[in-house]
Amino acid sequence: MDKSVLLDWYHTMVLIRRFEERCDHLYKFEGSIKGFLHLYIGQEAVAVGTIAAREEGDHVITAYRDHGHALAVGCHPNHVMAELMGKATGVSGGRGGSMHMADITKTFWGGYGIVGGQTPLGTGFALAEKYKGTDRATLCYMGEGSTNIGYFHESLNMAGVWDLPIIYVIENNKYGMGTEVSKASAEPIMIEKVKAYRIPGERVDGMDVFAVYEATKQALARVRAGEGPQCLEMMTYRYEGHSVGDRTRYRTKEELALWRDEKDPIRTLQLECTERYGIAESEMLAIQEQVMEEVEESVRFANESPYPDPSTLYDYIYPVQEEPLTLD
Ligand SMILES: Cc1ncc(C[n+]2csc(CCOP(=O)(O)OP(=O)(O)O)c2C)c(N)n1
Ligand SMILES: [Mg+2]
Repeated sequence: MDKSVLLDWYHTMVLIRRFEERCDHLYKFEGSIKGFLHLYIGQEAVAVGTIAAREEGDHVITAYRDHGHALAVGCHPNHVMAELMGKATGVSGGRGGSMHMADITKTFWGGYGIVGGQTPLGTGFALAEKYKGTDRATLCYMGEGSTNIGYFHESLNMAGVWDLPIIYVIENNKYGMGTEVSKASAEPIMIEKVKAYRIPGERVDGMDVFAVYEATKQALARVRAGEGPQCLEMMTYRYEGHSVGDRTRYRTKEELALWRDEKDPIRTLQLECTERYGIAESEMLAIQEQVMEEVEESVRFANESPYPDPSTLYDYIYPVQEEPLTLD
């Protein structure tokens, strides 16, 4: 693995972590981020490792826990922060907020607030690419909780029947909003669940960016070889609550400590970089300092940006109906 690639992964993972820690503070103490805020802290290796493996033009679509994916596909932190504050300079023009980051120039189709809502849409991208005869794949991310939703099963069934070029990346962080996986899913092992649709699955250590990258590379190669849909079950953990305000009483401090203190994806990558690849600690410290500046710059940019002009309120939506609809 090239050193510059490792440092790039490290930079993006640290950026996601520091960016979201700052978001948490902005929400709780400065009041400049409002509404829902689902933090991705702890799961950084999944977005970074999978997106590093994709080729340009491969589609990315995910759920509401989407800031990490946005930063990993290369959305500028200034525009992600502005979106979080509802500003006109945000990636979605300030109209989407935390759950609806999107940048179609990067074939990043965004986050979705309806649990599992992105799964049929991602499956539709895969159908379109197959129909057009391209070799583009789709990375469709979701939480393990969303696999209990009806359209998950409809989507996987169709993908299975039509051999669609898609990878369902299930981020198994052990919990839905506050419910442990086995309390909500009769089959708690996701790669077992997808077997019903003859979709091959692999469980991956989602705290290890190398494992995530390798598994995704291989799954993408199988997709492009025409082997049809694949599933990667990323075993991961969110350190914060489901959304801000969740006091996480459904899990123990010991469990959190086990994941955070012993399996942290950033620390693991840092150790690999220094011990296996001989990268100087000073280089990693320089990246950390650079990230702090990027994050502060994003806050400054977002604070100084204007809100969308009220006259644009009805832009980008279906036109307001002047006359009542008739049924003739
Ligand atoms: C259709 C629908 N049902 C319920 C909700 C409320 N809800 C929001 S997140 C969530 C849990 C989803 O858990 P999971 O898919 O594991 O994702 P995670 O939050 O762990 O990333 C629920 C039930 C919703 N947004 N949409
Ligand atoms: Mg979950």
